[in-house]
Amino acid sequence: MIANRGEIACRIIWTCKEMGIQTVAIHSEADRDSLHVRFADESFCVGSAPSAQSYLNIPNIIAAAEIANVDAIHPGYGFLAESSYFAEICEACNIKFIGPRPEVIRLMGDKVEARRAMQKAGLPILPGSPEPLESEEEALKLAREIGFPVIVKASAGGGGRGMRIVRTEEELGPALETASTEAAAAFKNGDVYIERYIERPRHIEIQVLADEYGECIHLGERECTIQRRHQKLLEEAPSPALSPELRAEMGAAAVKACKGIGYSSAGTMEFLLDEDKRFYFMEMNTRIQVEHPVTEMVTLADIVRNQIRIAEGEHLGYTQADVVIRGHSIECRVNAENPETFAPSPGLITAFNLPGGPGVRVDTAAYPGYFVPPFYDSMIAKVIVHAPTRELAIARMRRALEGMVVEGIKTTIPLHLKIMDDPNFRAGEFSTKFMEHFLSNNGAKGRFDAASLAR
Ligand code: MV4
Repeated sequence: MIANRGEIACRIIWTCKEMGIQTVAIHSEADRDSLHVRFADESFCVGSAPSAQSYLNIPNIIAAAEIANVDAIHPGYGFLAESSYFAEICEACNIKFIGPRPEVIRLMGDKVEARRAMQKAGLPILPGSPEPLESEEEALKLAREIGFPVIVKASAGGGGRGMRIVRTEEELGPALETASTEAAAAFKNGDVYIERYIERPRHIEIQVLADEYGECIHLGERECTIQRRHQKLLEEAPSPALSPELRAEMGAAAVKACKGIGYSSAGTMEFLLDEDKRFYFMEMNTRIQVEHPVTEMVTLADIVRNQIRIAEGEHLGYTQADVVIRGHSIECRVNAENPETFAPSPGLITAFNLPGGPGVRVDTAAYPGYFVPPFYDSMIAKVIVHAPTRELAIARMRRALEGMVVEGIKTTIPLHLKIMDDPNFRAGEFSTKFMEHFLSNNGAKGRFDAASLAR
């Protein structure tokens, strides 16, 4: 059973078909005409359009799984993918949850605990609080030791919610207050911690695969620095910032840490890389990620296949020496959004044509006549390219995006085309501040010409 929707549900079904595994889809009332429902061997409607009533509705999902008598549930990303509670329920119902053990999901979901566990496992972490902060006095004492600026983060957070940068002592009290209030509202847990703030970092993540017998390898890194409001816009592999030596060092550190926490399945260690190329553990994602295809392109690994094999109790069966990074891959997330304002643009896709040709992969659940519902994430397709070099991959991405037709809704394709032409992007020189600079340079009306907006 695939407990998800959209492109990732299709992506999982594609691999199941290649493995000869029968599939069961779940869907909401809004997703009756979705491609994942058509591709699966069986399907169940599990509730109304809002996610809380369907894709997050554990009783209905488990009821469908019991009726279909499924062996395993792949949760995809988002929704229940990092719910240790859901993983436990699956286990209690004798359904294999495709992912790490519930305790490991829970441990990594608590950012303070995860920091501690990873430090113990030998990963470099930023100087910061070893426990959730108890008082403003304690925070101030610690911040003075660390040195300003510091960042306040929610222990139950991740993905940037409940974060506050603090540059002076005066700002600390209010920052703790607002971060904690935000965290309590968003995660029902107001715990916060602080760590040293890195000004212009890169976001580099290492993909790992671990089996249930303690074997673990890494599949290199993904460069995920180009984000807006903590939403990734595009990702690439390898990172233009990493030397083979640094890749090996970060990879070995990630593998050691995975073994240290008893990790199994596919997982991702997120790191901040500072301007002096020092890396620090940030958080670990215990799910398949949106951007996994760039790793698949440069390694030829099928990460979903490996998740399923590992869940079946198979041995990993390869060693680090079997992993070779070949060429360069870029993924652009095509969202149903206004490319200038980022306002959602749901609606009917009246014309749809996908690019193809050498080195182009498109992961999507959209089709001509598909109605993009307003209830879910706005990502409608991932355009992924693979080429011998980064320069050729950028040229290939331009060509692929120019040949992609999506009519009836607005998409972020014109934005991606502009990024492909940006001198700093092309030079591989950027930090997490890239999009702020890019949008203030390109923000003036008219920079996205009418021809590109029509796409
Ligand atoms: C940081 C940081 C600088 N220093 N932590 C953003 C998402 C969340 N996972 C953590 N994030 C950051 N944590 C320290 N100590 C900068 C960010 C950050 C960021 C990180 C990766 C990609 C984009 C980002 C955009 C703004 C801030």
